[in-house]
This record gives sequence, structure tokens and C-alpha cells, in this order.
Amino acid sequence: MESIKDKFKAKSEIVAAEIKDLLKEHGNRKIGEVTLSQVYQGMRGITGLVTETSLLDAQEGIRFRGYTIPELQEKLPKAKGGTEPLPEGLFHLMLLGELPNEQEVSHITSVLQRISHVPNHVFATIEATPISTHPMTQFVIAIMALQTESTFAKEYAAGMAKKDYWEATLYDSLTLIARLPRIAAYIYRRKYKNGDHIQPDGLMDWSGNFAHMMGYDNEEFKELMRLYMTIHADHEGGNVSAHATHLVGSSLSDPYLAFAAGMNGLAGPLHGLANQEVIKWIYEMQEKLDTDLPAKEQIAQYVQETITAGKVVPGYGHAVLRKTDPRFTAQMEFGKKHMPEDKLCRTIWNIYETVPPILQSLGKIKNPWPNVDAHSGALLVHYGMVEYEFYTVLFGVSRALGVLASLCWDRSLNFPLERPKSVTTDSVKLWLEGKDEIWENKQ
Ligand code: CMX
Repeated sequence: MESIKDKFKAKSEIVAAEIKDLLKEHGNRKIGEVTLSQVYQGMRGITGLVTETSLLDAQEGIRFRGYTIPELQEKLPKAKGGTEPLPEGLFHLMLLGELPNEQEVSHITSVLQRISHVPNHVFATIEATPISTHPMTQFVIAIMALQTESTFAKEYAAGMAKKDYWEATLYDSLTLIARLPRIAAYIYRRKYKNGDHIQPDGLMDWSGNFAHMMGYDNEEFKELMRLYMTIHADHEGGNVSAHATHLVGSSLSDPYLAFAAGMNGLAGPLHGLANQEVIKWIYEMQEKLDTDLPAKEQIAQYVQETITAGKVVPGYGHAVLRKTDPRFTAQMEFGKKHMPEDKLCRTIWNIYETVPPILQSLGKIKNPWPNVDAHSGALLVHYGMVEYEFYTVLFGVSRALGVLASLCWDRSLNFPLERPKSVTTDSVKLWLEGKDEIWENKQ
């Protein structure tokens, strides 16, 4: 822990000084203009946040501290005998801005192992929910139960000075990341495997141990988890889970409260829940067409029916991306390498060839291409994880790496309470009539 802490402190002091100079010299420079449509339509394209951990390019996709997914796959340390990156390494990269070597990654793995013990009351809280409770709801409830462990909350109550916020945030973030796999695996085994729980293996890497606790000791599945935990970790700062974590954290709610807020956002079907929706939608299509390998013409027909019914095609479209999501491509490559004949994967690839032109023909969708959620479920089903309601929990465990690394930066850079201006439609009308200067910044 000490070495991560010391390196983060040194790095954040440098960045804080750079930002201070940057704002002194350029603080008044305009970064863009805002239209009325943007205000009404989800603030698309308005730059209003700083998130250090990753940056999304509409054409190219995500870069984590400047590195694309294929670059991460090449450069980040791997598990022994593996070819996919260890997500602990990505956390190091996002937190410290530097690619780690093998030793640095093993250090993070062993720190996480040491602080991974989940107190019993968290399991008791999960057990208090009806078994039918959605896994994401159980996950959020468990995170809230774990909040009793927050160092930030305790130290704040004891009068912690502002300059020390980052340290308590880092400690809480690492503790949460260490414990989430055990919590998620507990929910999985409780809901789907008759409560037959599997103890952690203290010698395994973070994702390998997660796979093990869920009951998947197949080496290939562990590799999938390493890839999965890497590619879902971060998608710059404006997406719902990252933004909600940042927003709630800005009121100095501790990392547990802030992360739970992010997870509530991830549980929405237009965001992380889309991974469950994709498989549910395909299962419904298979049932309706009475085949486990529908032809492209049948898929096209089913897509039309979905659209006519006023529903979205899950796994397609994106608020920022305008090309195929490289996270989709990374999973497709994993599928082509490990399960080229898998019928569900072949269906995903057929959907990929069928859906974009249909969506494009609607004339309103900005991005007809698949996002990360279009592929993930099929790979999980291949290894036997068919319980699609659980998929968003996997996304959530991964997302902790990015949003909590960002929260550490928020506190170390002393970012203030987030409080954008809102308006009413009546005030917009007055403004249009020249009677009220709502955007003239009267505050
Ligand atoms: N199927 C059908 N219609 C779609 C669509 C899809 N997959 N994606 C967008 N559209 C529609 C929108 O509903 C909107 O229609 P209206 O004008 O009638 O309301 C229109 O096309 C324009 O939307 P857009 O500007 O292209 O997309 P947005 O930025 O508003 O929304 C997103 C982005 C992701 C919410 C949307 O594409 C969607 O609902 N996709 C399906 C759900 C999904 O896969 N979500 C996961 C995203 C990745 C993640 O966060 O995990």
C-alpha cells in the first residue's frame, strides 16, 4: 500500500501544480459554445468535466491514459501462461499514469488480497433481501452495507483536514476494489447455486480469484475475466456510472456512497444493464423463430419487429462513439480465437452484419454500430454462465477500477462540489423573448 500511496501523492502534487499554472494562464479561454438543444438533450457534447483516467474518441474509441485496448493487451503484464492483461495493471496505469512492470502489478495484487476480507454483516445484509432481488440491487445494497468500513467517513467525522482527503479516498477505493469480487461472487452463488459458496484463493490474481469464487476454474474463463475486467473499467467521465460516482463524491460523500450511486446508474438498461438485455433479446428471438442459429434474413425481420414495437435494439448505438466499439471488437476477437463455432457467438456476428444498415435506415440514430454490451453475454454463456441478470454486476466490479481511480484524483486535485446551472422552460421562453438573461451568469 505504501508504495502506491507515495507514488500517487508525488504524481498528484505535480499534476495539481500544472493545473494551477494552466488555469492561471488560460483559465478564461472558452472551450466551446452551448446550444439550447444540448441543454434539453442530455448535455451531449458539452465539455464540463475533467477525468484523468481515460479519454474517448468518437471515431477511435477509448484510450486509457493514451493507450488503446490492443496496446493494453500488448503492454500490460499478464498472468502466468496467459495472454490477456491483468486489470490490476490497468488500475496502476489509470491511477498513476504509468504502465506498470510485473513487480508493480504483483504488488497491487497482493495489496488487494491482504485487504479483501468482507465483514459478516455484509453477507447477512445480502441474505436479508428476497432471493428474487435483482443481482444489481443486491450488489448496491451490499456496497452500502460495507460503507460501515469507510475510513473517509470516520476520519471526516473526526475532523480530517482537506489536504488528507485523498489518502482516505485511496484507502477506501483500494478496499472496495479488493472486496467487490467476493461480494459479487457471493450474490451469484446465493442466487443461482443454492448458496453453495466458494472461499477465496489468496494466491490468485484479482480476476482469477473472482472467476474461482463464482465457480469457474477453467483457465480460459479466467482469461476472459481478465479481459472483461480490463475493457469495462473506464469510458472517460461523462457516462452515467462515472459521472454519478464523481457527482456524488463531489459532495464529499465517501467512496462507498459515491460508488453505490454509480452502480445505481449502471443498472439502467440504456447503460450497463444493456448486457443482460442483449442476451434476453436474443433468447426471445431464438424462441420466437424456433432456432438457435437464426439466418440473417430472420434476424433482420426480428430487428424490424423490435423497432416497430417502439423498443431499442440492445447493444447498439452510443452517446459518443460513432464507430464499432473497440471493446466489442476485443471480445469478438476473443470469441473467434476460443470459440469460433459457438452458435450464440455466430449469431452475435450475424447481428453485427445485419443491424447497422437497418438502424442507419431509420435516419435518426447517430451511431448504428455495436457497443461493448452487444458481445459480452455470448462469451459468458459459452462457459456456462447463462444467468444474464447477473452480467451487469460483472460490469460493475470492473467499473470500480476506473471510477474509483478517478475519485482519488478528484479528491487529490481538490475538485469542488459539482453544481451546474439548470433552467425552466418558462425561463427559456422569457430568454428567447429577450426578457431574462438566464445564461448571463448572474451568480
Ligand atoms: N435501437 C433503436 N433505436 C435507437 C437505438 C437502438 N439501439 N439507439 C438509438 N436509437 C434511437 C434513439 O432512441 C433516438 O430515438 P428518438 O429520437 O425517437 O428518441 C434516436 O435513435 C437518436 O438517438 P442517438 O442520438 O443516436 O442516441 P443517444 O445518444 O440518445 O442514446 C444510447 C445512446 C446508447 C442510449 C442508445 O443508442 C440506446 O438506447 N442503445 C441501446 C441500449 C444500449 O445498448 N445501451 C448501452 C450503451 C453502452 C453502455 O453504456 O454500456
